[in-house]
Amino acid sequence: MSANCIFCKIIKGDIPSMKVFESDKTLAFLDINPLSYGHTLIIPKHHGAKLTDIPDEHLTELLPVASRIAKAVGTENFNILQNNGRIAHQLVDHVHVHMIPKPSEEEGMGINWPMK
Ligand code: IU
Repeated sequence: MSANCIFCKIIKGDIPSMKVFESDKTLAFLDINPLSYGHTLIIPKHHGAKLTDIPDEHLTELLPVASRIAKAVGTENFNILQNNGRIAHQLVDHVHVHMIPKPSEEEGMGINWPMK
């Protein structure tokens, strides 16, 4: 945990969030400024600014959770994005994976929360 990190405060519950998944090492919550309906951030609870700061064992759930979110959203169309460093457009210095649904018209916008 880092005292001044906004995502660590979200993990602790000091700042509210719309959680969609939580385990002992991972949290997923809805982005406050979504690029699409269901835009979710998946973060390791272990604090580190960049991917290269995080021990491997704290990274193992990030993509599996993104996959489960895609299934819950009900879309096969989505972007996974993970920014590191200001030049690469990282704004929040706690590692996060963006899961950005891009559902087709046929898939629609139905989200099947809670995730199964
Ligand atoms: P970036 O990869 O660091 O550029 O993305 C940061 C994201 O964190 C961005 O999409 C914000 O909308 C999002 N976010 C959030 O969901 N909750 C917050 O309290 C803050 C940022 I600060």
